Amino acid sequence: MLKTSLVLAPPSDPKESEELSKIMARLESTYGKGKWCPDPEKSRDSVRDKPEACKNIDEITRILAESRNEPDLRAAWEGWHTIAPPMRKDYTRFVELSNTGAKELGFADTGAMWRSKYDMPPNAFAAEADRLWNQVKPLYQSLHKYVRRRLGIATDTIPAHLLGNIWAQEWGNIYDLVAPADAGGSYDLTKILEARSDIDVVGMMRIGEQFFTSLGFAPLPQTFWERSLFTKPRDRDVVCHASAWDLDDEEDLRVKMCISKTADYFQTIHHELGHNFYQRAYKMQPFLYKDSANDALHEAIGDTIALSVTPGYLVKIGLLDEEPPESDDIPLLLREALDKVAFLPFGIMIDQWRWRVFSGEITPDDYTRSWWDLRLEYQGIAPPEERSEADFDPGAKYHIAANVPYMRYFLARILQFQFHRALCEIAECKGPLHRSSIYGNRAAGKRLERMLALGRSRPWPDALEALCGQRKMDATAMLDYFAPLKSWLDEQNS
Ligand code: X8Z
Ligand code: ZN
Repeated sequence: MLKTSLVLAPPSDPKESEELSKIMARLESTYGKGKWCPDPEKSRDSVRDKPEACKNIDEITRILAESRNEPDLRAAWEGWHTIAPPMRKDYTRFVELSNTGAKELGFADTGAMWRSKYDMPPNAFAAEADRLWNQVKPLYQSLHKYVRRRLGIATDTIPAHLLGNIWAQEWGNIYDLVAPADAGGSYDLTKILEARSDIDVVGMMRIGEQFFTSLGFAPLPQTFWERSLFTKPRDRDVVCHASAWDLDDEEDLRVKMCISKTADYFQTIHHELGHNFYQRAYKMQPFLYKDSANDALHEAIGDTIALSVTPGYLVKIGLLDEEPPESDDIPLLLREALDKVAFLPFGIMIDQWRWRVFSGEITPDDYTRSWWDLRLEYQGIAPPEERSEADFDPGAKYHIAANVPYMRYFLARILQFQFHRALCEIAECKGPLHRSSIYGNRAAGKRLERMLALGRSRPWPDALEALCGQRKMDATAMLDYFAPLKSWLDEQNS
C-alpha cells in the first residue's frame, strides 16, 4: 500500500527530486494563471471596445457554453489552448523524472504505478477499463450520431468547439440545439438559479449539504463555511479547478472552488461535498486506511448523490414548481446523457494517452498528434483547425498539467449509476431510476455510510459489496438508466 498509494514518485537523487517539485509547481500554476488575451485586431466589436480584457477559464467556459456564434466559439477554443505551449518543455522533463522515481520503486514507469493501485494485477485493471468501455460504447455511439446529425454535421466527426465545453467532455450546455423537436418544457436549472436572488453560491452549497444531512450525515462544521474558498478572489490568481480538502483528519474540511450560479456548478458542489463527507467518514481509520477503497470511489460519491437531484426533489426543495410529465422522460434523459454519456470516452482516453506517454510509446515529438488520434478514436471529435506539436493541447486540461490520474473519473461515471441503483432499491424508490431520489432516506444513508467508513481498510471489491452487494464494477445500471433513451436515439438515427 505504501508503494501504490503514490501518484508521483520523486527520484531519490535530491537534485532531481527538487527539479521535479519545481516543475510540478510551475505546471499547475501556469495552468491556474492561464488566460486568453484576444488580439484586438481580429476581435469582434464587443471585444475591441475593451482590448485589455483578457479572459480567464471561467469566462471562456461561459462562452463555450452559451455562445451560438461559430467564430466566437472557435476564437475562445483556440484562445484557451494558447495557455498550453509554455508547458510543453516542463511536461517532457516531468515525464522523465517521474519515471525515474517510479522505476526506483520497482515499477516499469509511472503509468504502471498508477495501474497497480486497484487490488489486482495492473494488466487486469487495464482490461477491466476496456471491458466497461465496451459495455457502454454502443450507447455513446448512438448519442454521438444523433448529436452530429442535429448539429447538421455531414462528416463522422464533430468539431471540438461545438459541444458546449472547452474539452468537449460534457455536452449538456448544447441541449437546446439538439432537443427533440416536440419536447415539452424541460427545465433549465441555470436559469432557475439565476432567477433566484435569494440563493447565492453559499446558498447552493447549503442545499448540497442539506442533501447529505437528510441522509443522516452530521452537518459540516462552522469552520467549513469560514475557511473554504467559494468564489474567485479579485486580487490574485488561484487554481480555480474545484477540490475538496481534509486538513486535519478531524473536522477541518474545506472546498476550494470558484462557483458561479450554474447547473454545472450545482453538480460540482455535490461532487466536492462527496469528497468531504467521505473524508470525514473514514477519519477514525488508521493513517494508511484514510482514503477511499480506490480513487474512483472517491470520485463517485458526490455524483451518486447528484443523481438523486431529480425533478421531484427540486419540487420538494422549492426550486421547481411542478414535475415535468412522463412525456418529458426522453428530453430529461437526453439532457442527462449529454453530460453523463458524452463524458465516457473522454474519461477513458486521457490516461490511454498518459499511459503511453509514460511507457515511451508516445514520444515528445508526438504529444499533440497522438492526443488528437485518441480524441478521434474514442470521442469521434476533431480540432477546429489544424494543430501542431508546438501547441501541446493536452496541457490545456487541468489534470494533465496538475498530474491527476483520470481513469478514476471514467470508472466513477459508471459506478455512480451502480450506486444509485443500489441505494434506490434500499430506499424502495418507485418509478424509473432517473426519477428516483434517495433524498431524506435514512436507510440508504446508513448503507452509504457503511461503505464510506471502511475507508481503504479493505480491498475495493469488499467496499463495493458493502454498498451494493456486487463485487464487480458493472455498467448495466447506467445502461438500464438510459435504456429508453437508447431506443429512442436508435429510432431517430435510423
Ligand atoms: O476534476 C473534477 C472534479 C474535482 S476531483 C471537479 N472532475 C473531472 C473534471 O472536471 O474533468 C469531476 C468530473 C470530471
Ligand atoms: Zn473529485
